Amino acid sequence: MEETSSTVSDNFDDLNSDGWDEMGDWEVNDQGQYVSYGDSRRSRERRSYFGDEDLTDYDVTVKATLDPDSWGFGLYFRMQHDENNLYDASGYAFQYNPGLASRNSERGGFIFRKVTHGRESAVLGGVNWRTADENWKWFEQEHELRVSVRGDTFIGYVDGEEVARHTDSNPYTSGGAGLRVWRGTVTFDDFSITTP
Ligand SMILES: [Ca+2]
Ligand SMILES: [Ca+2]
Repeated sequence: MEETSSTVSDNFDDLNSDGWDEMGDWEVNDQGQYVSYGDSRRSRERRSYFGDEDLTDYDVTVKATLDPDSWGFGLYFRMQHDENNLYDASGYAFQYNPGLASRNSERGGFIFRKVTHGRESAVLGGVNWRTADENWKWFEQEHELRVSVRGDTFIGYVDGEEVARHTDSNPYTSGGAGLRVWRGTVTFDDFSITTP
C-alpha cells in the first residue's frame, strides 16, 4: 500500500473547541481563535490536547500571538495523556520561554523539553537559541510555530526558520499534539497535524 499524506486541522472558525481535551480555561472567541486567558501573576498552567495518540511522525503547526504579560507557551507533540487526569501526560513540548536567558539570547529561548507524567525536563541539549534582533518582536504579533517530528529527531521552526533541533536517544515514539500556556494570555489559530 502506498503511504499517503493526511492532515487533521482546526481553524476554530466553527467557534467551538470540539476535539480538544482541555485542562484549565480555554475559549474560542468570536473571531474564530482559540484563546487561553490568564492573569500574568497568578494563573496556573493550562493545557489542551488534540489528535490521534497513535500518530508517530508528523508536522504540527500553529499560529500564536502572545500578550505582553504572557510567560510563554508550548506546542506539544508525541503526547499521551490520561483523560481522567489531564496533568498526567507524557511526550514533548516545543516552547517559547520569555524568561529564559542564555549566553546567546537575552530575549528568551525556543527550546525542547521532555514531559514525563506531567513534569517537564530541563532544557534538552542540542538546541540552538534564537538570538532575536532588536526589530524582531514576539509579543502582540502573530508568529507561526512548527515542529517536524521524525523518528528520534525533532526540529522546531518559527516563521519557517529552524530555531531548535533535538535528537532523543530514547524517544517516545507516538502521541498526539496540543498546546500549553503558563500565566498570561495567548491566542492561537490555524492548528494542524500533517503526516508525511
Ligand atoms: Ca471546532
Ligand atoms: Ca480561525
